[in-house]
Amino acid sequence: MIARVLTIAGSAAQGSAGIQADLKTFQERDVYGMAAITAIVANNPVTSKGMFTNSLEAIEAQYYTAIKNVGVDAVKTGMLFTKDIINLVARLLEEYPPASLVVDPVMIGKMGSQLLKDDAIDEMRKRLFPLATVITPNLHEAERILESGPITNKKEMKHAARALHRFGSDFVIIKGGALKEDAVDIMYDGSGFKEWKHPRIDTIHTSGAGCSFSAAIAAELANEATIEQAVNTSKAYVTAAIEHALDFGKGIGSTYHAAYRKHQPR
Ligand code: PXL
Repeated sequence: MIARVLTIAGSAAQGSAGIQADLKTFQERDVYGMAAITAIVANNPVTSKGMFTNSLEAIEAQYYTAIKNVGVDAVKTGMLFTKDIINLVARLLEEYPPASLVVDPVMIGKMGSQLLKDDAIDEMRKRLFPLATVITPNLHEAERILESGPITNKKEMKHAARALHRFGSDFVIIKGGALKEDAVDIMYDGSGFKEWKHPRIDTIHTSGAGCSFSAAIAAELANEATIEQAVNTSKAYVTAAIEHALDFGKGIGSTYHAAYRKHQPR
């Protein structure tokens, strides 16, 4: 049977990030994708409002639909936005725990939208991280979660990964995409570290990179990869998506979700 993956995240109407990135990634990695939408992000030059939160009732209904009508092998969480949504999602995940849970603690979008309220970080740490197979913060998110100073090099990333592991996930991956030099990602499993390194790709068109990386990890884990295999594939997948990013001529463009399939050297 095909592996089944549910994303609980926000809709990014521009198509690069959020639920849209997750579903495109699930399709590319050949898993059956499902989505529970927490909020809608739709910033544009015409309407004054660009952020809409879904009701708890609607989020709960989507979760039970996925669980009861299909079943899930892995869950990924992205934009959860509020304390109340995090508490609800934690309760639902405790009721029907997936075999693998990837928590991407998204806080701020590439165009600057706030995707997690300041007063919700504590719920994320306390309620969600202990349920996670893996959490995937970037440098900025790791700093906010730990309330630490800037994380600027590998040594500080390792120190932060150790501290983040204490919140109770099995694995911690800190993404070094925002480092000055090579993009190094570091994983900590409670005893040792693994590193993934790639030379910096010179592009501003990286919207959706983080979402696609964590969605790919969820897909690989659902397909019974080990965490190391899952990250190997996901790093290659997202690197290709950045290398072949799409520029629509309107500011920050999108990672290209089909790039790994279309441009992968064989
Ligand atoms: O890239 C983070 C992200 C996640 N989720 C949603 C978003 C964004 C960025 O814009 O809109 C819904």
